[in-house]
Amino acid sequence: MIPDMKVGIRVCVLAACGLSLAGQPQDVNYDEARVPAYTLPDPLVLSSGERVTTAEMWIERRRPELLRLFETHVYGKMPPPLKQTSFRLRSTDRQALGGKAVRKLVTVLFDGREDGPKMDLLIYLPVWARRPVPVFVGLNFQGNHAVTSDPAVPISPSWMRPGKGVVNNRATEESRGAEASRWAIDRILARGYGLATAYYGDIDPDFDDGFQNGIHPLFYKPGQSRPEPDEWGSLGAWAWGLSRALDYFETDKDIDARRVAVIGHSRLGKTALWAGATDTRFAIVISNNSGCGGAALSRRRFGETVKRINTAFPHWFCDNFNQYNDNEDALPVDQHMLIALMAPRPVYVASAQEDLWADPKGEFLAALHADPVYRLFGLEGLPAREMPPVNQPVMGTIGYHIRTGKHDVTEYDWEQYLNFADKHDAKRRPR
Ligand code: GTR
Repeated sequence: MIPDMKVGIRVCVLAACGLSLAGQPQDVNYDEARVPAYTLPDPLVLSSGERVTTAEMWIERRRPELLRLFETHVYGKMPPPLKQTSFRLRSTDRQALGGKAVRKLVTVLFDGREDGPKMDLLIYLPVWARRPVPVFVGLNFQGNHAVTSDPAVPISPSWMRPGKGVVNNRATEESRGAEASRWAIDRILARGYGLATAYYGDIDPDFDDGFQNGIHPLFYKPGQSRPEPDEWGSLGAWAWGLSRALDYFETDKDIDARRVAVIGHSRLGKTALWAGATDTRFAIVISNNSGCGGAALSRRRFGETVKRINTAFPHWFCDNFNQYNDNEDALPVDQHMLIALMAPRPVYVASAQEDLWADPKGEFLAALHADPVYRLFGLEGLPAREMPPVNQPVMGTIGYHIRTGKHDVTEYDWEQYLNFADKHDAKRRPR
């Protein structure tokens, strides 16, 4: 079946279920009074019942246990890197963006073949900064050419969901810069950071095709044709791709691979969190409006729920996650434990006031209930007990803000992420 037909069919299925195109149902709970009573699992109690009392116990015993639970029940296990993966530096321009940036175009050949699955990385580094520079890395929704109006960035040849400047699921010149408002490139460069991004569909196109395209088939055992119930879906694949970008950074002398912040918005915010949990090389982890299956507590069942997300996007999580549709209390984890998996590294959770679908309060509470794990490390954790007012960020080793406005990434969000990165790396900030 061709991708366009599948998307068409999914739209019909969603309509039949009473869902809107965005997957948002009519009967969704946005009423705090209707949030059911729930008990969160304690991040600091081992499955044996033993209490975690030291940072060593967390690292050696509880963290691996929790990671395994998230793999088995939520995101699926991801495979180790492939030995065949190779990197091709396609071009370097030291006078890009009007002389402000070094621009590199790099291709990650996942299985080492030019005609195999591959991911194009677009990297901008501030020309003036002392090398190696710290970078933010995040996947984009519409192709690298959509994050900037820079005409030297090739139009992505990959499959695209319908959108501005997309014709027959292929991007055209009309889509150049279409996503630029979400990537504060000038601001990032002016603050001495680099930005690296790749199109998420290069890793796995975002539609349910039974995992025949993208990188999953590279890992099938003989006779296997789709991931096992406890193996990765698309979110796992996207997170895995982010780790491959980090592998590349480790080979690039202009980039400080020890100072990489992984960031993502919405489904790619869920992805950034899972990447940060599975790959501790990411120094800072940032979740922008990631919602259900990201920073929001599943047990609150406010806005998007486990059943809704698994129905609208059956390819995102592992098949085992379906067991928790309308059954959130049976989950052995909740999303505060995902935030806690970043400890002791800095992690930032951001919400938007009008983004009720993502449950801002549930996102805040996950950050709050991760705090005891940070305290175990003698760190500040989240310096708030109540949800802060809008546009008043709180920043400890856990950061949080809720800004005015909609589901989006804005200059305001970036300003906070840059402040947070500075705060946690003040001593080694570039000139
Ligand atoms: C919505 C989905 C959310 C969020 C969002 C996005 O339709 O229900 O979980 O991921 O898409 O990624 O834009």
